[in-house]
Amino acid sequence: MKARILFAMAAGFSVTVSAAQPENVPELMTTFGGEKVSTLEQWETIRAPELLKEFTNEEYGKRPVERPPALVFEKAEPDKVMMDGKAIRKRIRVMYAGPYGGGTFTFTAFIPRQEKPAPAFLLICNRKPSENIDPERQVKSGFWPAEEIVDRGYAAIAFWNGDIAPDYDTGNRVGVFAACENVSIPYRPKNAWGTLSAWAWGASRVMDWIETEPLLDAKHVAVVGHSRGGKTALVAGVYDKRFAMSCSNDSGCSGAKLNHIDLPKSEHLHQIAARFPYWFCLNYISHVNAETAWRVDQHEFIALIAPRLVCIASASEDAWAGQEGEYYAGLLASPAWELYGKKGLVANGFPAPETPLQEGCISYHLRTGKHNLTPYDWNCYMDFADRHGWRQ
Ligand code: GTR
Repeated sequence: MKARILFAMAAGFSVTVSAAQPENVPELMTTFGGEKVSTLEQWETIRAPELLKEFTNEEYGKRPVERPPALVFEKAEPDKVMMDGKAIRKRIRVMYAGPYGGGTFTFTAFIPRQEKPAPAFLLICNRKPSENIDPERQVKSGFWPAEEIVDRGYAAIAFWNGDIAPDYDTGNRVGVFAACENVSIPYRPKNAWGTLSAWAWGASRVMDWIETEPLLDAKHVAVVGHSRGGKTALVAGVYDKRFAMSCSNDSGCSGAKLNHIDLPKSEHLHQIAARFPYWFCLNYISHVNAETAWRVDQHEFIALIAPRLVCIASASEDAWAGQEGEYYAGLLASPAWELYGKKGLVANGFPAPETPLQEGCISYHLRTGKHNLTPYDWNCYMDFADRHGWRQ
């Protein structure tokens, strides 16, 4: 590991990551009861369900409703040809009702005008919508390079997370929570869903629409998010198997970053739980300052996406997200793909910047620069989809 850093320095790379190694990581292929898991059947019937239950009850929380019985899609505006004739834009209003109320949100889809149904990238946008996902394309942002996505033959779809549930501590009492829960009761079960799960629920409702749209190829849809959105993209992929790919961009703590690695500059549970407790269920608090005593870690959450595709991305100046922790989580999740006769993350050590590792079903790349979602990251995700035949 030391040799790699010295080499990188000599070669002039600006590598700001440490040489930390994972330690005492919970064993992915051993059940809580201590049994070794060596077959796909054991994985699918015993280990994956017990891990899913643990993450649901202890971290992201349990959803009261998946697809609500009352769900309606309508055109918020007439369809429009845009992007110099290359794309058709659809603006769709989603109306849903839960047992305690209703809600609505609108999303945008730019679909390439082509013969075949288009594969798609769905962005969970956690930044200001007017500056990042402008449906009129007056304001353009590298955070969502919709023109470039369309040029590569993919549909670019985006919604704003705040339209599902606000990103501040309401105690999870408004937005979709108010539609699905009795908010007049002044306490919530300790395993009730947090906001990350609510945003991922929104991504699944967009997926419900995608399945109805003949211009789209619902079998090839990637869900993408940055930072808190990246954590959400993993949650979306774990809880909704219709997503063929989950892209976690700089998701860090409680996303793709392993807890069992000593990265002092990276975010830890006590920090995330102090600022963003509402992202999680209440039980998560019990693991604060005790994450390494907990019987699971984030690589096991990623493993629940197997055998589908996962992309994990870090940025060289983003120590807060814990770059090596993200890389190792991908590596340690890989045995789940092997049970399906596939490869997970194929790597020969932590990579230099701008050298994406894309041989297996988990892609990992380190980009030079800051905490951000950039056209470089998007192109890595689209290269990976191309590689898996999404545009054939
Ligand atoms: C930070 C938070 C991170 C990450 C980030 C973001 O403040 O600590 O976990 O989610 O926000 O979403 O930009």
